[in-house]
Amino acid sequence: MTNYETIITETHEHVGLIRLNRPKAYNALNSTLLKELMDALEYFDHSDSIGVMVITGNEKVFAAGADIKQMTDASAVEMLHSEFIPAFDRIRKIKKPIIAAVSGWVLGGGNELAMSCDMIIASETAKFGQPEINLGIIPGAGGTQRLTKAVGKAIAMEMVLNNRTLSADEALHYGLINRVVPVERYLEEALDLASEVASRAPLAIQLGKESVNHAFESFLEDGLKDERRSFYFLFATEDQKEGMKAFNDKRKPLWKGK
Ligand code: DAK
Repeated sequence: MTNYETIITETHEHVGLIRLNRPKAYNALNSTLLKELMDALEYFDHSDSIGVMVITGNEKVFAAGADIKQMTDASAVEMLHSEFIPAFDRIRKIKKPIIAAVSGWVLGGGNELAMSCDMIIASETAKFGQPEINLGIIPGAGGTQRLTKAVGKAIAMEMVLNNRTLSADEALHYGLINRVVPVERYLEEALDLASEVASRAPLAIQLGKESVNHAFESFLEDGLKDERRSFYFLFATEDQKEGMKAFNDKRKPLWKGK
C-alpha cells in the first residue's frame, strides 16, 4: 500500500485499519487527510482479503473537525469547490462495513465522519459534539441530518444550536453509538467486532449494510442539499470570518449578525 502522510494503515487478518495521524492538529481533517482516508477506504473496499474497515484516531482525539486554519479565509465559492464534500460523498459509496473506534474528542466534521461509518465503538472518555456554532457556521457534512436521525430532534437542536456535547454514556443512551468500553479496550473491541462481521457471508453483509442505510437515509439526499446550501451561504458572512479568526487567535468571537 501507499505511504501516507496523514494516516497509517494496517491489516489485521480480514480487517483493514486506518489510523488518523495528525496528532498535533488534533487530527483536524484537512484536504490531504481526507483524500488519503478515502483512497485507503477504497483500496480496502476493493481488496479481496478485507471484509470490514475500522477507522480510529488516538486516545485523546478521534478528530476535532475540519481544519479551521484551512477554512478561515475561504469564500463561499471556495468552500463549494473544497475537497470536503466530495470526500464525504466517496465514503457513502463504500460497500463494506466501516466501524469507527473513537476516544476523546469527536467534534464537528470528526463526528460527521464517525456518523458516516456504519457502527461506532467508543471509549468511556469519548465526547461527541457539533461545535460549529462557536465559529459562526453550522455542520455541513451531514451533521444536522444524521445526528437528528440518530439522537432525535431535542438533543440534536441542543448540540447544533448550543454546542452541547454528549459523553460516551449519553451517546449510547441516545442511540448515536453501539458500545462504550474502557479506554484501554476500545480499539481491540472494534477490531474484534470487525473481525466477527468479516467472517460472515460477504454478499449478505454488503446488502444488509445497503438496506439498513436505505432505511436510515431515505430522505438524506434532500436534507444534505439543504444543509450544504446554508453552510456555503455562511461563508459569505462576517460572522464566519470572525468566528474562525477568534478560534485561531484563542479569543472569544464578537458576533455582528452580518
Ligand atoms: N482545526 C485546526 N486546528 C485545530 C482544530 C481544528 N478543527 N482543533 C484543534 N486544533 C489545533 C489547535 O489550533 C491547537 O493548535 P496550536 O495552537 O497548538 O498550533 C491544537 O490543535 C490543540 O488545540 P487546543 O490548544 O485548542 O487544545 P485543547 O485541549 O485546549 O482543546 C479542543 C481541544 C478539541 C476542544 C479544541 O481544540 C477545539 O475546540 N477545537 C475546534 C473544534 C471545532 O470547532 N470543530 C469544528 C470545526 S468546523 C464542509 C462541511 C463541513 C465542514 C467543512 C466543510 N463543506 C460543505 C465544504 C466541517 C466543519 C468543521 O468541522
